[in-house]
Amino acid sequence: MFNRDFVWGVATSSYQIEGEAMRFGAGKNVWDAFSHAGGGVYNNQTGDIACNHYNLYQRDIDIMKELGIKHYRFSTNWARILPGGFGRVNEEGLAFYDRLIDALLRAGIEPWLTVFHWELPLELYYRGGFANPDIVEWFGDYAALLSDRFSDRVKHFFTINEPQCFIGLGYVRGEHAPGAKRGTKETMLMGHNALKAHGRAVQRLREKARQPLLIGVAPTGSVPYPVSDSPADIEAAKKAYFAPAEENDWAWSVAWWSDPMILGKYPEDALKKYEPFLPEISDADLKLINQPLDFYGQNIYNGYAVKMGENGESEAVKRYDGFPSTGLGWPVTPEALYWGPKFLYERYRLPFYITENGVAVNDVISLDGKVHDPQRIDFTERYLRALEKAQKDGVDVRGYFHWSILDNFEWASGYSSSSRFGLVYVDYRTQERVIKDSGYWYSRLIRGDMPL
Ligand code: IFM
Repeated sequence: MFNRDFVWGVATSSYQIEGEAMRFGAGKNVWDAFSHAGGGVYNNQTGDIACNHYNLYQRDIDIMKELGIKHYRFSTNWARILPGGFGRVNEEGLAFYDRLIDALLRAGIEPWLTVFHWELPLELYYRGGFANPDIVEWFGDYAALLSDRFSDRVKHFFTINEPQCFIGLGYVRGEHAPGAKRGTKETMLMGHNALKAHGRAVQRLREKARQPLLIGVAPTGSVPYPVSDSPADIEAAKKAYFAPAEENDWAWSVAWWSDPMILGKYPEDALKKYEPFLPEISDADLKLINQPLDFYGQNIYNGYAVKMGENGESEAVKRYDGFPSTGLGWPVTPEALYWGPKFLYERYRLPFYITENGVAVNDVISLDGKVHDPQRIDFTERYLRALEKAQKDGVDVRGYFHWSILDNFEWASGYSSSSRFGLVYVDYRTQERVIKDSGYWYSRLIRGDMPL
């Protein structure tokens, strides 16, 4: 049983829900440009309106309050606050987040602020973005501004969300904004700069803090889990989890990002594997990246079974035909929420949070006006049981943030019907919100009205 202090939350990100993109003084970010350029997002959809949360935030907070949700993880849109990425501040942007934070606190909901959830200001992209070493100070200044303005009321901060995706999908594969596929050497440099930016942000958040802050990070990655309980298979899965990914998809390595942040060094096997592509990595860089963190967050959605192969190497096990999958075709593998936290905690030893987990379902409003989503309830229950077992087996799991409270703009999948992730349905024509069965279910669970 999760104890009374367990943090039950929900998560969102700015571009995916806010709308009013590029308005009220906001500058453009790479997602504004990418979605408007056409061709990169399903049906050429954009985040211009999204869930219109910018105007409807109070309604969304009322829903969270009704459901008994006490923790809300959201992100700020860098270019809404600093239209050019640095320099001139857009007071209207800061004022929006003031209103949001104040309304959350009035509703008894604790804000957890993510500094960067993928929306790089376009002006900074034109200046080289993550390939430009100045990103470290740009990001640090932005974090300092957030801390200065909000840390009187916000205690929990995350620096970056899923570097695997904003570097990997953005530049290694070129499937996400800015849609600019680059070579391994350049993307590895971007990754290294992103890690330095993370470190600098931790320093600057603390420097401007108006109360002692709790700071963490929220990376991601698919979790290899053992196909059996044999020690050999467990070892194979753990090895696969922290092993470097193939060079042409290097950003999906878990340890490449988390080891330097938490352990102060890049993994040896990866340094060897990526040797021809490495940027210059100095001791000072590693020191900057390796800032003390108060907790470790991981976004976990799925995994894959692994066994120890005859040659002593980890071997992925083929899924059976008809293996359960989500609206986006992602496998349903609750084991990921047991083995992921276990392996990560054994390696990093920090208080642990699931900072995102959830499922895309092709939800519809039924004839009775309700949204019945038994798949989401079943998915979440299975995953949470696995997380509970991880806690029983010694992982210091402190909380779980469901992705997401609202259906929203699912990046390259836009608003496609099979990419609805919310506990609350959003009718994008009218902006009507309908709490799904899973929303009520989550509410009963977190209030302690029913066991898992
Ligand atoms: O919607 C995304 C989120 O922005 C980052 N993590 C995964 C979610 C589902 O794809």
